[in-house]
Amino acid sequence: MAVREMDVLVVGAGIAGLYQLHRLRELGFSVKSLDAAPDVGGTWYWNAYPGAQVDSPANVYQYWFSQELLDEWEWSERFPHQPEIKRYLKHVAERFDLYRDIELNTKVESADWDEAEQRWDVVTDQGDTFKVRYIVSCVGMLSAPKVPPFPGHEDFRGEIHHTARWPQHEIDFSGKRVGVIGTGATGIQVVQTLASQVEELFVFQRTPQYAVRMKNYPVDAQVMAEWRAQYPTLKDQVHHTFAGFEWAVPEAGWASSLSHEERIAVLEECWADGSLKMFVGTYPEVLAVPEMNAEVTEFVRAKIRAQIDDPEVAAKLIPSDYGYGLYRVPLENGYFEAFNRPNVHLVDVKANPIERFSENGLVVGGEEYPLDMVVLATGFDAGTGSLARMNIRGRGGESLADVWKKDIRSALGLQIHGFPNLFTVAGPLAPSTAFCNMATCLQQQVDWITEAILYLRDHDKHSMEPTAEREEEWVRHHDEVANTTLLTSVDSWYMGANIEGKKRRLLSYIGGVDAYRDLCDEIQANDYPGFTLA
Ligand code: NA7
Repeated sequence: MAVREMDVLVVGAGIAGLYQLHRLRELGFSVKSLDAAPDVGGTWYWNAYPGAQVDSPANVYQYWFSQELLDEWEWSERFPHQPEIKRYLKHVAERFDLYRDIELNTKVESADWDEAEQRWDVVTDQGDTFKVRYIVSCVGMLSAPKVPPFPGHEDFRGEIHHTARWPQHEIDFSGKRVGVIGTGATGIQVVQTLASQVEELFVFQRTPQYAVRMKNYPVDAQVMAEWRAQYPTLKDQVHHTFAGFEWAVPEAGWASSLSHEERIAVLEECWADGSLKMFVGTYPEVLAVPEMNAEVTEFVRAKIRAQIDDPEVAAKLIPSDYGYGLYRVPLENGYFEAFNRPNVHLVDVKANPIERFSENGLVVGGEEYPLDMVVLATGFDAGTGSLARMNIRGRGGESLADVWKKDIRSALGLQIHGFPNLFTVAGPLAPSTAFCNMATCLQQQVDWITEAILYLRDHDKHSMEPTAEREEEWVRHHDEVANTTLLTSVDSWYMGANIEGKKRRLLSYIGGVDAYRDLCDEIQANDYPGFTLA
C-alpha cells in the first residue's frame, strides 16, 4: 500500500517499454516500469504458442541504441522464433541493468489525472499508488486478447488456450486431437507447426488469408558478419522507408507505367524475397487501385493454389471475396501444405458459425467435433484495447475508454487531447504493426517521447497536451490517407471491425514511416506547435 512519487511511469516491459525505461533513466529521470507478466518481453513473453515467430527479419527487428549489443548479439535465423526474441529482450534487461526498475506481476488498475498537482495517480493491483508527472504507455498494439464468447466454455473437459496467454511450459501434443480457431497470422503459425505433432488437427476457418511463403534461413557466422557490416547503414535506413524495413517502395505512378509482364516480374522478385516485402514493399497501387489489386490478387492466388493438392480444399483456403493485402498479410512456412496431410481437416465456420463448446469438443452446424484441446488464435482488441482497459481518466475525470467508444482519436498516435502528460507508444493512428516493421516504429516513438519529456524539463514546464485542433487535424489527415486506399472497405482488425461495437477507423497510420517521422521531427524542431505546454 505504498505511495511512491517519481517522474515517469512506463507501463509495459516489452520492446518499447525496456527501451523507454533505459532512455529516460540515462537522462536522469526517476522512472519505473510495470508489467503484468512475470517477466519482461511483452508480446514475446505472452505469445509462447507453438511456432510463434517474428515476421520481420532479425537484422531490422532489433535495438539500435547500443553498439555493444549489436556487436555481441548473435541471431540464429532470419526470422527468429519466440523463445529467441524473449531471450534477446531478457538479455537486454540484464545487460543494461533494467530489472532493478521493473516491477513484474503488476497491473495498472486505474490512472487519474490530478489537475491541481498536475500529475497522475496510478493505482496497481498490488495496492500501490504511483504519483507521477508522466505516464508512457508501452502496452503494445496487439496485446489485449480477444476471446469470443462461445457458450459452454466451462463444460469442455479438455484444455483451452488463447495463443496470447499461452502456458510457459512445454505441452506434449502427441496423440491429441486439437482444434484451432482462427486463421490469421497466429493461427497459421500454430497450424503449420502442430500439423505434424498432433494426431488430428481441426482448423476452424472463418476468413481465409492470402499468406505469403516465408523464406527463412539459419544465420551462420558468415551471414552474421554480413549483417553486422550492414548495421551502420541499416540503422538509419529503416527510418527513411515507407514501412520501416530496409527496402524502399517505388513512387506512386511508377507501376502504372509498366506493362502487365513487367509488373508480374516485380511481384516475382518480391515473392522471392520471402518476406513482407511482398505486402508493403511492392508498389503503392496494390492497396489503392482496384485493377492493380486484382492483378496481384490473381498472382498470389495462383501461388497458393499450386501448394494445395485437393481443389475443393484449395477453393476454401484461397480468399475469394476480398483483395490481396486488405487484411494483414501473414507469412507462412508450410501452412497450405499442411492441408495435404490426412490428419489435418478444414472446417468452414463462415456459413456455419461455431455454436458452442460441448463436454467433448466444439459444435458446428449441429455436428460435434471431439477434441482434447482448443487453441484460440482469435486475435486482439487492437490499438485501443489495452489502454481502454486501464481505467484512465484525464482532465475533468473523462474516461479514455468512453472517449474512444465515441470516436477513436489521437494526435499522431502519441498523445490524446484531454489527457495531459500521457504519452502512448504504438497508440492508435500512429504507424505501427499493421504497415510497419514494429521495431522501427517503437524506437522512433520512444525517441520522440523521450525528447518531449526532456524538452519539458529543460524548459521548466510540467505538462504537455495536444490541442483539440491539432488532434482534429491529425485525425482528418489520417482519414484522408486511409480513404485513398482499399483498406477501409473490409471488416478487418485494422478497421477495429473484429470487436463488436468498436468505432470503425483504420487503426494505424498508412502515410508511411518516413513521412510520419519527418512530421514528428518537424514538430520537435519547431517547439511543439499544436501542443499546449504549461
Ligand atoms: P487476427 O489476424 O485478428 O486473426 C484472428 C482469427 O480468429 C481470424 O481468422 C478470425 O476470423 C478468427 N476469429 C475470431 N473470432 C472468431 C469466431 N467467433 N469464430 C471463428 N473465428 C473467429 O489475429 P492474429 O493473432 O492471427 O494476428 C494478429 C496480428 O498479430 C497479425 O496481424 C500480426 O500483425 C501479428 P475473422 O477474420 O474475424 O473472420
